[in-house]
Amino acid sequence: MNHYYVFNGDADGLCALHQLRLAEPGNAHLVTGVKRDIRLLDRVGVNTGDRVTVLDISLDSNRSGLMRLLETGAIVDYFDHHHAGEIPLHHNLTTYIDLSSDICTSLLVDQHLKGQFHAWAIAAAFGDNLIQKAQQLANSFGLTQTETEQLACLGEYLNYNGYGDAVSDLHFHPAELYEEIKSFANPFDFIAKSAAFIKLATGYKDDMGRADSLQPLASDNDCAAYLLPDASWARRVSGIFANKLANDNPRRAHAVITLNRRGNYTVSVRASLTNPQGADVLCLQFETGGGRKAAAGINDLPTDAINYFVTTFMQHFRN
Ligand SMILES: [Mn+2]
Repeated sequence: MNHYYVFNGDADGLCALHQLRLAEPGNAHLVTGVKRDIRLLDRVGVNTGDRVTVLDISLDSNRSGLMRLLETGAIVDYFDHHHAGEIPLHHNLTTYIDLSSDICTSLLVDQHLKGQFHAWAIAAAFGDNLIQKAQQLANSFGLTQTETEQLACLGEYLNYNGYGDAVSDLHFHPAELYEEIKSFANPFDFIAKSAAFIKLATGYKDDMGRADSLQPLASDNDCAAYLLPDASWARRVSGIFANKLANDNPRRAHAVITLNRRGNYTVSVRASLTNPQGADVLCLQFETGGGRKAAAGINDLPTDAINYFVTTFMQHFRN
């Protein structure tokens, strides 16, 4: 019997995996990728009686892969907080799915394990940007402010490691990063003793420093568009840089543009925090665009369409 763990390569996926494996060590095949790589079940081949634990990837996006595994006779446990659609009823499928806005997958695993590795779950909640919830859990767990800040950094660094267009952009392949954390039942020991933690902290600060020195392509009081250079550091930091721009300028809409492996631009658009609307309407005007009201994107913008995009973006969000 094989046991496959299929997990998102971000902080939440990693910490969910880590908690479960601390509670039930044993043989494991790990299947993961960069944070944006979410159709992971397509990569899993099983035999009857194999076990599959799925962590932090949308059921709806993996529906066909999931049904194939169940039909082959695999036993599946599914933990997640992303859009699920209709959850299939199958005697071999157990789901722990909760779409509440203050829940992440590591917190679902934490509930399942009755808080055995609670500090790792708190770090994951920080990494998944559930700041208030994580803070609240840290307080009721009796952590000091310094300890809470340490877990917040840990979550942010683990999350940062998952961003990139391909695993070659990352400091650590997520499965390799798991190997670095797996012997630490207590995250404070990992923070104090692991060279991997130092590498992530240094990388995070370097990448953020470079991003902070970029000039926008266009900006005014209502919106700003940034083009990041074609470099691994830029692909690693783009998601976190976009969060920082939003937090620093809550009344402004932002577009962050990066070159992708297909030779087109990937565009990430966020409406302002004070008026989180319209990002989807803008992006849907473009062929490969989509998303939600507050945050949307364009997967493949032809490079010669960038000026047209920037003009449309600035007009769209001008108050
Ligand atoms: Mn998550």
